[in-house]
Amino acid sequence: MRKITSTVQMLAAGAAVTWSAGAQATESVAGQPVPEALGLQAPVTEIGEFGNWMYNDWLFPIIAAITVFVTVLLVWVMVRYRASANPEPSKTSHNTLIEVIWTVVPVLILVAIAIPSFKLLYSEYTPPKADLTIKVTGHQWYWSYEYPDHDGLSFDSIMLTDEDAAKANLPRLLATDNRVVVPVGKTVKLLLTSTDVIHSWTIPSFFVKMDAVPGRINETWFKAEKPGIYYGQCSELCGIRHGFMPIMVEVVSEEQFAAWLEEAKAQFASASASTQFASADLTVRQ
Ligand SMILES: [Cu+2]
Repeated sequence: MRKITSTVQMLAAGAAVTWSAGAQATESVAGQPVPEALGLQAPVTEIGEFGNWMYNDWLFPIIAAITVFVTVLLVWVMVRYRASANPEPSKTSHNTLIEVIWTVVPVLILVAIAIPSFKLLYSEYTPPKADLTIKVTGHQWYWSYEYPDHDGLSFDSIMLTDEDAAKANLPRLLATDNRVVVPVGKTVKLLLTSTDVIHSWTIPSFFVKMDAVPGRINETWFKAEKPGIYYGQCSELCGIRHGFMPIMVEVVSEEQFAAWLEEAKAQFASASASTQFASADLTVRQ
């Protein structure tokens, strides 16, 4: 008996170690997909946590229970009521109790799904007061960003080539030359639009996905609670290089953000001055 108990304890300890190693692995790769992973990416926003709860702990058990129940029922009917076991079928065509059950139970299941679902939708569309606004514009095939609260700081964000990504030790097809930098724990309001076709700005770890539509402005928000680099991709089939317009967001402390702002303003001011000169030149020639 003692031996069994100690074996069980050992197994439990082993399971705990494996579990924590798994949890750590998930934590360290938050913000990007990993090979053979299942489920959603680890969330770093309150809404993301709610969304993950809804997916993992609410919808998944409900779907699993319904699937198991229907499968068991089908197998039971096939075995119990096959022609050889049940040569004389029942002539019953109505059973009020069963009819009430199969109407009421699905309604109750739908209500149980709808209540947290509406709550999640509502919180996604009612942002707290914004600390920072960023305007996101989709182009074929890159994103550009503008910080209207900070002297209209603006820059383009283009995917790194495979060689550049490898050199910088950043993930292939996800890293960009310029990244969006935001302070941790602050509400960021995003205003999204597009200059050509419909794109969609998505960061799975933030639980954010919003279409960027030409001719209109869409709004969404996030509040990242953990510093780090988070990746996403355009999620609207926008054309031939749709798969090559990644999104890279770096969440940093407030001091780091202030320092980045100073640096970025200096860096991109000179870049935009040269761009303006080029377009002015073009106008003259026309
Ligand atoms: Cu796109």
